[in-house]
Amino acid sequence: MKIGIVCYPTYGGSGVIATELGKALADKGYTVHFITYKQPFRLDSFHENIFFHEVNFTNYPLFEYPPYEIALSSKIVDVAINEKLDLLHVHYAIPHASAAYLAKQILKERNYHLPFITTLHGTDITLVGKDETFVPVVTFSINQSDGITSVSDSLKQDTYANFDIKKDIAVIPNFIDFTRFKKLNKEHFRKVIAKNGERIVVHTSNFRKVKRVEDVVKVFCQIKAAVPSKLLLVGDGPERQNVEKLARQVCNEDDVYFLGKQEAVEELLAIADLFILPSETESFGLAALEAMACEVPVISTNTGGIPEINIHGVTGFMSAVGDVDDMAKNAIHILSDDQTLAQFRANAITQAKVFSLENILPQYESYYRKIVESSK
Ligand code: GMT
Repeated sequence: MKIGIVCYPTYGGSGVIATELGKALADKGYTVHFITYKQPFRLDSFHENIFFHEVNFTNYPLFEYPPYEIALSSKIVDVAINEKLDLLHVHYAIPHASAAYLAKQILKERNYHLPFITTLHGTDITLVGKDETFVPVVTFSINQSDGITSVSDSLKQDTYANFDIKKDIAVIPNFIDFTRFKKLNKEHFRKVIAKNGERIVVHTSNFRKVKRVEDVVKVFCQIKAAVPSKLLLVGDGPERQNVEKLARQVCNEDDVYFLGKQEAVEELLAIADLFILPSETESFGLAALEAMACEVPVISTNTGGIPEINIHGVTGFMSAVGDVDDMAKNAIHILSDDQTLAQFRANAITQAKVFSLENILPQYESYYRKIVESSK
């Protein structure tokens, strides 16, 4: 099968999942064509079954807002015809689902049938997509998709609640590649950060408001008062300055490391004792799953799809959004005792295995076959 994949190529869970899915499909013999404005950042080596088509356009001074969606639709038309695509899979509804719909209509005029699947990832539904500016187009383009998948059951329910969706949404959870995400031996690195055997707490995100990174700092302050610890903050984004300011005010600056964007997150997770994800909303929480795959327990909020991966009292704990005292109390419980920590670590990896690539990839493959067959 020849599959086109449209995604955001920059840092972000939807782009990661789209790219890892494409790579896994290529390994199984599918031909995969990525169509996006930049090479996806995890698409870093040559593969005989993977092709990348860059969506580029020259901007015209008249355009205050470059018409990316039109350029993307045109590129999809071009790739579909020239590469004889059987299926298009777009990740993140805005604007990929409407671009796919437009391409499909253009192709129809040329007697070329291209079914498309839209995978909903989170803020395309819960935050951005819900904005009145987008609702009619998002609703229409989701309904026009030949197949719709959602990364969690919670996101599926949110989609039905927020939009007038007439079709079935299949839940295919995100997955983890254990050949990459596993506990590596980086003890030398641990010794550099935690010279006196302190615990290491990690948070990774794109530092947007929805991630509530300031809560990570607040929780960490309480942890540190009870258990000697260091905090690694990985990633970058609009809230970073505020978080830095807060950390300077309330923490000793030697205890908090701002590491910025990092490619090899697994190397940092290798030395982590605890992961904190205090998000306002989180359709899935891929970052938490990556931590669990590296045997790191998770302190999170109980929002969105997080309860579908983090098991309260088993792989970590969940608290209400903003309840930093409860998060700190639970974190201290895990970190105060080696045996408790070891048990949570073991439980975390056991649960992460439910979401292994081997378990999830076949779900995408059979969904692809179903959609191609039923849309003939
Ligand atoms: O967070 C976003 O706005 C974008 C999106 C992304 O591209 O990373 O994140 C969402 O998709 C991820 C992959 O499916 C999920 O793991 C994240 O939970 C989800 N983010 C939110 O729901 C806030």
